[in-house]
Amino acid sequence: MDMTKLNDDFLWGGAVAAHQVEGAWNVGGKGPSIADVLTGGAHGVDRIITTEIEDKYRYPNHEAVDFYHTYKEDIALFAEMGFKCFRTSIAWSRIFPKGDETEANEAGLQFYDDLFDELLKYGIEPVVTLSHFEMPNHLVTAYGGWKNRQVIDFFVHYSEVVMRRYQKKVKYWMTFNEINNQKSFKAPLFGYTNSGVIFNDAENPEETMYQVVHHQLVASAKVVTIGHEINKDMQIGCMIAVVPLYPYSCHPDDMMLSVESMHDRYLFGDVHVRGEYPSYAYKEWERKGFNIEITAEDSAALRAGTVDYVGLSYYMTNTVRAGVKGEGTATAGFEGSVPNPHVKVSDWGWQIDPVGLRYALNLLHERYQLPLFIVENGFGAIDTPEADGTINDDYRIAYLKAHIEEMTKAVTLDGVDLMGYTPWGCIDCVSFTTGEYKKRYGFIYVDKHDDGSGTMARSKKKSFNWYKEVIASNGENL
Ligand code: BGP
Repeated sequence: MDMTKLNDDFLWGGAVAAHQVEGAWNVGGKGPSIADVLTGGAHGVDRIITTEIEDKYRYPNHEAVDFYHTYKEDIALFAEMGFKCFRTSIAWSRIFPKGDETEANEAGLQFYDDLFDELLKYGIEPVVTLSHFEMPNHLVTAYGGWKNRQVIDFFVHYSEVVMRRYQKKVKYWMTFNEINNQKSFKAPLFGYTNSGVIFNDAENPEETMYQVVHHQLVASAKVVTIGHEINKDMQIGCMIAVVPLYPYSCHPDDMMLSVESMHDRYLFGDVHVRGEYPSYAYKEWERKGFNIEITAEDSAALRAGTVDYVGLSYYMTNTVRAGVKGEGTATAGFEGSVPNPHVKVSDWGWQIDPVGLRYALNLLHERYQLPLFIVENGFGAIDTPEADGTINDDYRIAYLKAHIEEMTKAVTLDGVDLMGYTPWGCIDCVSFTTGEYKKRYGFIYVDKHDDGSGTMARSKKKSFNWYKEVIASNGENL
């Protein structure tokens, strides 16, 4: 093996999630999902959670970028860029509209059959997330979301149905997108979309969150076990948001705060990979008086269903400083978070730190000794088309180039075992945190705007041909 380069089978591609691209929210028998009751984006309405669909709000995910109807045209463009893989998710409520049915919705299953066939026609490997920030809304209103243990069985049933159906078409799977972001329970959007849980006043939200995520970890482990029984060649991974927390200084208290804060980031990956909770989790529960229900059967399931690889998203690092109240960004509003004076931030306050990617890959490689897969990375920005319609997104190229350089160092200099790289939002889509169209990531521009205007026409940005050359040269020509 030539250690000075990426492997020839490196999985270059792009990533999206069903609810952020598909639209067609009530087509083909699909039931409303949790993403369909999130307002935001268009008409300047904040992204807020509603439990029922109300007419007075606009719900951007209902239409998204209409990928449900345009996937053939879009996949042809991915193929033109030379994608080796494409990451998307299955919308659970296309398969089980309410979530608690026994029989699956055939039209939903057929849609993903057709989608995967279209990818395979071009030799593009589907990489599939089973749960990416959405679940049937009925499971929220009737069962209380993942707070309820019964949801484990519904999810396992759904996963078994789709893994059996697509076992010859899909080799790479992931269970829950950014499962660890729920630890940011102070940011209710992540907690809600991951788990459909709204905390009541009588409960400690942090304790509830641990119980909720425990149910998901058990469900994930059961799905890994079942997936391997269905087809032993399936590669089933977890997916964690990696936001390394740097110490603000070499002061020992800053160093220790960094270690303690990283526990929050690692906890869920530790269970996925090792099949048991780390010691610091038990200590935290004991200290805070939390009572998390973990049955003997749960523990056995966790031990049996450890993952094959670790999928990760990487957008930024954060920094922590002992003794200060958090003054971080939207995603980092925890005690002790402070701006890092050495890095710039995006228009949305996300720290731009390419070296942090190499650092993150090293942390995970050393901790888990499993193959890693960067399934999200990218630069959300406002793109302004020139008079002739071209989009010169040099800022996006610069961001991706710097990150690919650092990623390559992690492989060639540090020996990290890296499966692939799928930049987020390879085609423009609805932003998750803001519900906007204007926060764009794509190589492919979609003419759709927050005021509801736009033709949905697709066009290539400057980064399209740049990324095509990156893939063709296996990362050499940046
Ligand atoms: C991750 C999510 C994605 C995605 C991305 C970018 O947290 O997994 O769904 O949207 O972040 O975030 P945003 O769209 O808010 O810019």
